[in-house]
Amino acid sequence: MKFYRLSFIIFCLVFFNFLFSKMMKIPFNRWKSDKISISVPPKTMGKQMGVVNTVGLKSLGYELDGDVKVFKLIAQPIEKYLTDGKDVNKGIIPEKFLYTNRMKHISKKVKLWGYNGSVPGPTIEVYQGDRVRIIVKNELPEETSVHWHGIELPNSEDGAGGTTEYPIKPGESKAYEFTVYQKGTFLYHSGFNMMKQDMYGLAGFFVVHPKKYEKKIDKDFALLIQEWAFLPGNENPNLATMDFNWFTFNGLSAPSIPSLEVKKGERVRIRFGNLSMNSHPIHVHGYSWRVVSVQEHLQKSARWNTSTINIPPGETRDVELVAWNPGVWRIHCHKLHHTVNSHAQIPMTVMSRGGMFTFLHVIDDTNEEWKHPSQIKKEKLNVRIKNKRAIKNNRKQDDKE
Ligand SMILES: [Cu+2]
Repeated sequence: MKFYRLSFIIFCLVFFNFLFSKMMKIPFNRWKSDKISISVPPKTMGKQMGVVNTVGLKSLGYELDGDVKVFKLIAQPIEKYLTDGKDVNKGIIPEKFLYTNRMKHISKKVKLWGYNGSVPGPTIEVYQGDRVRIIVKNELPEETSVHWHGIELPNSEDGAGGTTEYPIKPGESKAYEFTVYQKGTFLYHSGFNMMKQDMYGLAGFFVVHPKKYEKKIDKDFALLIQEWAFLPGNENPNLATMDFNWFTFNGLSAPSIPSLEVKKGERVRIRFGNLSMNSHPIHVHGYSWRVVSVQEHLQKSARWNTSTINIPPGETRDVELVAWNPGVWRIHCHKLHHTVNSHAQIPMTVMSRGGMFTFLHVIDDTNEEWKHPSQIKKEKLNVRIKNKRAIKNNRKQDDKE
């Protein structure tokens, strides 16, 4: 009897929810529309900037219409793995150090919303002063818009669906056009029904290069921070909670996040963007990196060195370092439950690597003896002093003779 009563209540809830959504013309909570066929993710089109390596993701190319750089974004449903459970960086860690006792990486396949076949979407790269047009096609089952986060532009181009525009209807497109006056690391994300759409994954980087950087950068990486709540066995993110249990860099959880590969001596920049609901203190081992940009480039006197940089929600930070220290160095969030998957692996014994966790892999071909940069500086200074003294002594002797 109890079972029937419960079934009846559940039926009523679902039925009236459906009826209510029809009456209010609110789309029933569909992940995908039956009426919209999903485009094949467009290839990185036209010309490529390709300066930034958004680890595991592509950059978006553009086509020129006169002086205007034209980009295309398709908002679409995407099925993907946060991790397939295989360790992509196994090869860089000595076999004898790998602790595998009782540990097992789990896999997680999910249903999200993204752009051009990926979550987050591809990175848009432009130069300061560029005129850009971004054509957004909506293949989602509900209205959407794209907001250009941090960019100073006319109100009409802000992409705040329901405030500065009527949001783009399913199946329709809209072009945003503006000139970029700032320089730095910016973001784009859905500007409509944000708590649902942003938390479904609709986000990406918008990088604006200055005409010329102060110093030549050898490797320029970008890592976008997102977090998700997935109940066990459920592929759809739970949007009505702050209890996040999956944490990603560029839509991937460890052990699936590729390492940042650099050579000893290279100048490295890492851009972090946070489109989650929490702050994430990202920590590096073996280095003290220099914070050079808080969305826009900092003046020299405002920069600082640290090994942990807290990235608040909706913000970006750029850090730079010279890769003097060879080895495999961890880069991870220092809220440590953000470095495991699903809060903990199952069975819960020793937890394996997960969440926001990757490596700075500094490859050394030189085989030089390990020395701290301050040591090298001191030694160089000593050599210079010695040489000066020797010259002085020689002169003295010449004078005597
Ligand atoms: Cu974190």
